[in-house]
Amino acid sequence: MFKKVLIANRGEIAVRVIRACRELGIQTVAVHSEADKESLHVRLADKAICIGPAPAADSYLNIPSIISACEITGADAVHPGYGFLSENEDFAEICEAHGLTFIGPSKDSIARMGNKIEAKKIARESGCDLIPGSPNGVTPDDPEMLKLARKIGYPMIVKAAGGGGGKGMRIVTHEEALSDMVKLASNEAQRAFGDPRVYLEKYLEGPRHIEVQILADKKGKVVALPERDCSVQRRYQKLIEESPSPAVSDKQRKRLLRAARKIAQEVGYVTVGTIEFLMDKNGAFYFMEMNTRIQVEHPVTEMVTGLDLVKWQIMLAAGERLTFDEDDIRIRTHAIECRVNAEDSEHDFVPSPGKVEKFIVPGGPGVRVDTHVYSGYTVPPFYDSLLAKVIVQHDNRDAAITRMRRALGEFIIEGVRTTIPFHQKVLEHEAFRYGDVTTNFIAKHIAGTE
Ligand code: MV4
Repeated sequence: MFKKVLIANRGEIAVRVIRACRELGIQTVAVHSEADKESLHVRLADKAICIGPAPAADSYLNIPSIISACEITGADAVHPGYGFLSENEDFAEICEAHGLTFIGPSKDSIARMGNKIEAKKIARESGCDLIPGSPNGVTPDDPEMLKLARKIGYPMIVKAAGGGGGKGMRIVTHEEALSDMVKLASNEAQRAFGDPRVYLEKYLEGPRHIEVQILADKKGKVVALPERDCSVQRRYQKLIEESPSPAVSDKQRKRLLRAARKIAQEVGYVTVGTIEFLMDKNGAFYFMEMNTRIQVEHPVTEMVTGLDLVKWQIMLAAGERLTFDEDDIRIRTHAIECRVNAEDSEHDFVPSPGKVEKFIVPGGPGVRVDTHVYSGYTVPPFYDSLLAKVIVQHDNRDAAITRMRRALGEFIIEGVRTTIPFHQKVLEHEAFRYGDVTTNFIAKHIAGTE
């Protein structure tokens, strides 16, 4: 097992990783920017090192600084968290070249899955259904594209090969707009990801976002866990996640988990990852992309399965083997997570950084709060706006919703605006309570937020 892990991240996930390390008897090194001196992860780690100025490009994305911090402190592994360098194949390679274990998949898995066109090919080879679309990238003035687009049909969606998570996407409703939309998407993709390649897909109306967490050891064993439903999103930012999905039957779950497992096996994946699917009204599901990191919403799966996914991620990176099978996993409870952001959900979700004068977290049975915030903490304006994740569990979905409303009602946050009013609105909505949540839920039901 590792002796000392450096956490190349900040915020609640850095805190989460430190907790897992401590329970495994591993020493921890926090890195932080000049803006994060007072963050909780800095206090909780055994050692902390400042790696640069506030902008992420100068600190949390600064690979030489992070490698130096590892060498100075004698760390033997690096946990990248999510975001920042977590899906950067160069970083994974550089860590390994410096004798540091990157706690994640191989650089090869990151690279192959990071290209969404390549990822779809891998999914197809492993027998998974794909949304009808272009098998390769398209360019704006290619005459073949028009032919292909006619075959796919409208509405259509243009997505970035180097993207994911919705950035650089464009919906095309008719042929006349196609060339322009491909150009726009391609320019945006170049700017955001340094890769102008885009591809086409048939646009599914009102799908659900269903994802499957997988764990994989270095001996080739893969276990897929019960799905998460992340259909409540705003501008491609997930806001509420739950497990199991109210829209997935036991029979569908078997098929989903099998598909996810086969895709992970196909790439020779190790540690933890997530396969994302879109599910249509008829319950058909299609591979969308794979995330090669631990995700924000991993705690809902921890609550449902009783597994500690971050501990497993670390143990699997250290070469330990999976000691349980998919059949050993029972769905023990219903879990829901709400992301509490420092954003004013009543005014178009504008960021609301600043000093958190008072911060009193909810508790009681079945409530977990993952956060790096405390009373008196100042939310810097430089990074994402996640303040806390409230995760609840209860015997069934209705009871879990009631419990979440109770927990959010207890949460006292003064000094910054938050997304709690948005969550309360969704949770009390009849359509949500009924489990009827798709892509257009927020636009359709939660007025004034789109
Ligand atoms: C789609 C889609 C419809 N058809 N692809 C949103 C985030 C990004 N990961 C992919 N997304 C979508 N891709 C096709 N071919 C609709 C969405 C989508 C969405 C999906 C699930 C839940 C909420 C959503 C909100 C907007 C768009």
